[in-house]
Amino acid sequence: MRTQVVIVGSGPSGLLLGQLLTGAGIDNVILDRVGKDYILGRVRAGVLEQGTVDLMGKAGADARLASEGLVHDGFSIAFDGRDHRIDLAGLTGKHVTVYGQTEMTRDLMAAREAAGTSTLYEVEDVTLHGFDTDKPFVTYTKHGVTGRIDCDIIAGCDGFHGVSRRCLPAGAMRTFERAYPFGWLGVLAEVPPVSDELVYASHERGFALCSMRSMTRSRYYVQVPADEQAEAWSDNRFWDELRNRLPRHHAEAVTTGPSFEKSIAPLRSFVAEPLRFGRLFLVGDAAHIVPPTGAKGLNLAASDVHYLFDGLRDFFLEKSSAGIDAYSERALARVWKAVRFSWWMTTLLHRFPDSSDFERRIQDAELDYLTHSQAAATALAENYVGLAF
Ligand code: RFL
Ligand code: PHB
Repeated sequence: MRTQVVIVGSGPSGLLLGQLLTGAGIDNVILDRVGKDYILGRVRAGVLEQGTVDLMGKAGADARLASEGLVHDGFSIAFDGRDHRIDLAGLTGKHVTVYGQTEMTRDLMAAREAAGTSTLYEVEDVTLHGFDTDKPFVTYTKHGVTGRIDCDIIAGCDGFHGVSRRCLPAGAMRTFERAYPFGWLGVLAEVPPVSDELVYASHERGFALCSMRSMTRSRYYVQVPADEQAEAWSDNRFWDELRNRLPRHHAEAVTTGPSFEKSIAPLRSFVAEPLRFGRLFLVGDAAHIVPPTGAKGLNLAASDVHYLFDGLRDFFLEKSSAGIDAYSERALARVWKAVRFSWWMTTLLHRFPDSSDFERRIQDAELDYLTHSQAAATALAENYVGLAF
């Protein structure tokens, strides 16, 4: 088989890139190690920046997002028993859209199927070859049979545990990492959210987040130790802990119900540089991970796709390599700002097991500053709604 671009990974970055390429008449094939239902069973991000929403429109996959996405003009930071609203619209003139990553993925898959573009699910042993030449190819096995796809470009959109980053020669890449001594225990339940807007709570028992997928489906998180097991948390234990960490008016408004998803995500910051090796390009979680506190992971994947798509369109349609040559530098400049913001928001709102009294007072001072200075609140809001790309 031959195509122009092989995309490894059918997560949001692979699907979004595939749709944009198909729309521009550039042939592509997506390979994923798991099946469609498995991908659609993963519960992850929920907050989209306008740039991500715009890309969904450009990909022709935004009809449901436009009608079902919830526009949020602000969110709250809760501490010392009170809410402090960050007025995103007032401070920046922009908003965010609450729409689950699962739904975004479903819409992109439907658009891809409608366009008749090829996706190979449940393929094993995906291996990348010759990406340091101008004739790269990818091999895989499916049902015990080996396949080969020759191409011009390989896009590694296969997430943090994927094969693309790992197949690079030693010394070709530099990595930067920070692990946090806690994770987020997340619960999805068919109950109305506690508030119309998201609530990020900083409490001495630990961080908590009240989010949503719709006005009848809630997504809640509590900070837990890094080695915690989700099985140790009954629904009742979760609801009690959540309420303990919220100001009283929110705690009393929590509607509880059976959870239908409960899992723990570790928190980590990670960046691999550069994002390009010959004809191989790393995109999204394959190249970088941020802790979810700033809701940036999925949105960063989208901005990478934007830069790479621009470059590939020029490469295939204008015969210019200027865009793909600039990809790594352009994408990383935005990545690092989101890495900084996510690290900062995580550090501000979580309880660190080994923090000193000095560090606690600095957190208090920063929260106080943030909620009393328009300049500080604007800097937060500008990053939360998403820096331009
Ligand atoms: P994805 O979504 O991980 O998709 C990668 C795809 O590649 C496939 N794959 C392979 N395919 C072929 N061969 C191989 N060897 C392969 N190895 C892997 C996988 O099956 C998968 O389908 O990466 P992508 O597209 O870059 O998208 C990035 C986003 O998914 C990610 O940034 C966010 O979900 C991060 N994230 C969160 N972000 C937020 O903004 N808010 C959140 O609440 C939030 N929660 C999360 C998260 C990420 C999590 N992960 C990665 C474990 C919760 C979790 C649990
Ligand atoms: C979510 O709804 O899953 C969500 C929202 C905001 C975040 C992280 C996760 O910062």
